[in-house]
Amino acid sequence: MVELKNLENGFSYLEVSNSSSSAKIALQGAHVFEYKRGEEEDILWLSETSAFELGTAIRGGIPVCWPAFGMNNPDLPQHGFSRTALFEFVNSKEISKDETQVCLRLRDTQESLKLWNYKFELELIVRVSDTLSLELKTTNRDTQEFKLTQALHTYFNVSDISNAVVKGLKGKPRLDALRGIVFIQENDIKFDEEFDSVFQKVNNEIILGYKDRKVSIINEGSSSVVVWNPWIEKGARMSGMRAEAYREFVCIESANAYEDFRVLKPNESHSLKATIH
Ligand code: TA6
Repeated sequence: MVELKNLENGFSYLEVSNSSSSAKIALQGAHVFEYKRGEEEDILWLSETSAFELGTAIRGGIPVCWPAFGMNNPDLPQHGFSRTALFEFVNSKEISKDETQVCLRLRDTQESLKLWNYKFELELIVRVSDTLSLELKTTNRDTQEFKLTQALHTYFNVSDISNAVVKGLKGKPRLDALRGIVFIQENDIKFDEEFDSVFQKVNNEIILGYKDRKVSIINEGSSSVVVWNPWIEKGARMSGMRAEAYREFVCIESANAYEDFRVLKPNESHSLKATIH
């Protein structure tokens, strides 16, 4: 079942529920901010103090960073403009009693053309079941080709950062954004300081382990993965979250970032897909 819910301040979201799972997806940013599977602990992390208001990105869940990752396009805001853009709810489909599909879409507007002078169509297709899958599909509707970087910037709940281990990135080239150096990652990733790195040549499953939980992330249309935790000092400066909340999450982002950028010719499409289980 899919219901459209409206907060008093005009902030709208879709509530998806079926026999296996449930999810909440804001129309602003096509932002999945909740995903629950049966009685299990949330896989996604959402800040208790996040704003839910037009013009402010939700802190947590799965922000859609588009048409730029980070500052990969210095002419655009950090992570592009899709996070605070109003998507339209196109349709929903009950695939089965325990799987629901929802499609949201964004097209160029006078405002977007001032920021990024290309006509486009951006669709997020979300499938909610005992697996959460997202397909972010970009179509070039312009007469010029354009360069695209992007990410599904997923915040994963880890209960406490001291428990978290990220597997699947050993042997990959790592750009450490904090130190500005590139080297080969030699072991699984644990966290004891600020961590902000982009891994390239990633075409395999990533596993996030914490406590007795194991979360699988499989990407398609992507060969870069971003791993981020702000740690203490940056965590205290982040908007929309309590200072100590850095301990509760790790971001593992399915991306086309840095050298994994894509160029779309007129009428070409590219899909970035993430399957989370
Ligand atoms: O993906 C990691 C990152 O680029 C970090 O450097 C940090 O800025 C994070 O994204 C959050 O960015 P935001 O714009 O949501 O505050």
